Amino acid sequence: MSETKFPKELLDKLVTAENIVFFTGAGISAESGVPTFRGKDGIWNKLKPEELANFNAFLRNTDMVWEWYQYRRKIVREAQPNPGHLAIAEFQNYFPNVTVVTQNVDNLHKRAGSKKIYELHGNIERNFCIDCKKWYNDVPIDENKKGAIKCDCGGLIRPDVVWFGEYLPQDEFKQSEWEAGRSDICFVVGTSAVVYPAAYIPFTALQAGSYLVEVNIEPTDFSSHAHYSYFGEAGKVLPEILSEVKKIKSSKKQ
Ligand code: BJW
Ligand code: ZN
Repeated sequence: MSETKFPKELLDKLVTAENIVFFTGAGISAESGVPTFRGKDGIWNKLKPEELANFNAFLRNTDMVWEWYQYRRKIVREAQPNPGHLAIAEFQNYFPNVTVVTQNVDNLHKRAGSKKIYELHGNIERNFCIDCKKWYNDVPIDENKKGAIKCDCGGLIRPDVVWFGEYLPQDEFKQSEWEAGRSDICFVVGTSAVVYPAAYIPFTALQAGSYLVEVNIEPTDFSSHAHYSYFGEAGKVLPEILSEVKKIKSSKKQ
């Protein structure tokens, strides 16, 4: 096989792996123009998470929090999946079981074609009434209409995302733990890995003997735990790994 920059251990794992998990965070969508939370271009350099991403903030500043989500919905709707999302979806053509466990709420993995996706922090396109629980999905964004919208019952409508102090969707979290626990390789992509319990997922994989590969533009809290960290943009690194996969799979056929 021709020379590659990837460690032999990773290439060997790619030959035999059946179960692959991608644990993703905001960084994978950065190249689609969706801002990250933390880091140098993170939105929370200006806006503090505790002021926005919790239920009390929503009750105190309903209009402001709602408008923040409408603003982010607009960005996400105009964004397109980037080569990183697309490479992850293409892994499905080469491995029998590819699972995306994402902390992102932006739908970009789905739009890229990934099939098995667990959204640990919800989805920005879904909303529900906090009183009668009626769903209000795909709400229009009218820039002339400021402020939150109300349910037919008069209740406040909130985005179906997980705020600080709230439980993650239990089924999705359990399924993610199960997939991490049987993974052969777990890629940890574009996440600062500081928000729990989501950040336990790669540790579950690690404890189960999975090979951990981090892809990030800079070192994170997780770097010292990864078997291999590749520092670069996800939209460049993941297609490079995919092209190694293609080489491996085509040489196996011959
Ligand atoms: C690139 C790149 C490129 C850039 N290529 N890379 C255990 C220990 C400590 C604390 C806790 C714990 N357990 C629970 C907690 C408390 C809390 C928590 O974790 N706090 C810590 C922050 C201290 N957790 C919770 O409250 C959770 N709930 C919970 O625990 O429930 C139990 C409970 C119930 C009742 C009472 C008490 C407890 C819920 C957490 C919910 C987080 N929600 C948010 C908002 C979602 C909605 C929304 O989108 O608005 O989720 S916060 C925000 O952070 C969002 C993200 O999904 C999450 C993670 O961020 P992520 O994805 O890692 O993004 P960034 O910006 O941090 O990092 C981007 C990375 O990309 C960087 O590393 C860049 O370098 C990199 N990058 N460009 C590759 N091109
Ligand atoms: Zn209602």
